[in-house]
Amino acid sequence: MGVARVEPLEPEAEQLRRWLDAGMHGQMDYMSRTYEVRADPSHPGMLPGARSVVVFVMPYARASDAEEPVGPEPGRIARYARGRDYHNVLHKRLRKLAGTVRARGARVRAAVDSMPVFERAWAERAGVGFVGKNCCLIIPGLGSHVFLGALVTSAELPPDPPQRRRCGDCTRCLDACPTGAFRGPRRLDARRCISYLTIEHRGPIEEDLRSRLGDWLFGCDVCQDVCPFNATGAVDPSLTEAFASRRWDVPVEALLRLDTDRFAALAAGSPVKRSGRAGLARNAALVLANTGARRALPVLREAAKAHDSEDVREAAGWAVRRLDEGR
Ligand code: B12
Ligand code: SF4
Ligand code: SF4
Repeated sequence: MGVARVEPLEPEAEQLRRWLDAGMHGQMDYMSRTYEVRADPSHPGMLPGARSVVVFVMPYARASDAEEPVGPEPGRIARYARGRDYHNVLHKRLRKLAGTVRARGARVRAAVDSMPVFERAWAERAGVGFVGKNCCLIIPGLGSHVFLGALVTSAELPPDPPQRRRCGDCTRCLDACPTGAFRGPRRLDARRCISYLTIEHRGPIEEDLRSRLGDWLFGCDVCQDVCPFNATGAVDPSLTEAFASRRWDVPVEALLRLDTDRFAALAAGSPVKRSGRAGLARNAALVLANTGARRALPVLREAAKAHDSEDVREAAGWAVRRLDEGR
């Protein structure tokens, strides 16, 4: 954890403004709607009189893909989403802490992505780590596979010093991104990011990006997995056990046949519910095509004709054509 004093958030807020103005947030309207609050935690929408932001990090597992279930076969789920939903786990803990702060007479609000708090900017200011060229908060010795949460409070707390950025000449993350989503260091065009496309984006995915999704069913880890700061030793398992990978006892094609109840049961308590039943089925169709899973042709043909979502019908039709052509 670390503490930052509430001060004007420049240049980060200006950078956020430019990012929004350029439309790089795609369909994430909540990012533009909440700009003023995100840029200033003492905004009436957050906590007037806010003096400090206390940032917490919680690591999640980063075993090698060979060591843990990675998702419904042959799809891959990003590491952060393989186990329980971090919003629930971290928020519960922060709410408890907030109670302690309140009992001492200060006002406080807890946020884990649940409120418009510019978490990475505050984490960097609070000296918890530094923001790498891949936009992620990196903690030397621990890496970037961490969740962030924050307490915004009226309490005046002693701030921690920021850390220096340590990417140096490295550009591994920028070079490795399968879709070329980085416009430069710390500048990500979310509209091209697999994480955005598979989780947040509704409707069809642009044709030229579909095959670049590879086997990513939900989220993407490439720009973090290539980062040398994530090659550091194992994290104490007792810190990450809350997010241990669960088993996905279904093949990817089964996602094309889920009704609402079965989707709700499969996604309960998991971050994957964010993409929605149709989003996950659309992604499944693309993964099946990209991995050459001809065994799934009958299920894909059925979905192309009869799925209740037009997006899924379209994606399944594309997958059938690709697999038929043997590409
Ligand atoms: C929107 C969002 C996304 C979007 C957009 C991501 C992005 N890079 O902006 C999408 C859906 C693509 C996404 C993907 C992911 N996300 Co996300 N996401 C968020 C959310 C809700 C807001 C982020 C945001 O404000 N973006 C706006 C842009 C402008 O912000 P930024 O790039 O971070 O801004 C930096 C630059 O502007 C830079 N900067 C400052 N001044 C200047 C000046 C110049 C000139 C330049 C060039 C840059 C610069 O510093 C800013 C602060 O870091 C946060 C939660 C939150 N409430 O903050 C989680 C959050 C950032 N996501 C998180 C995670 C885990 C992910 C994924 C790893 C998930 C996955 N495996 O699929 C990927 C990583 C993709 C990546 N490389 O960034 C974690 C990050 C943990 C960490 N270690 O950093 C967060 C904090 C959620 C959480 N509570 O844990 N995410
Ligand atoms: S998460 Fe994947 S697609 Fe998004 S920027 Fe990183 S490597 Fe590129
Ligand atoms: S891969 Fe290299 S450039 Fe990218 S965040 Fe890690 S150290 Fe920085």
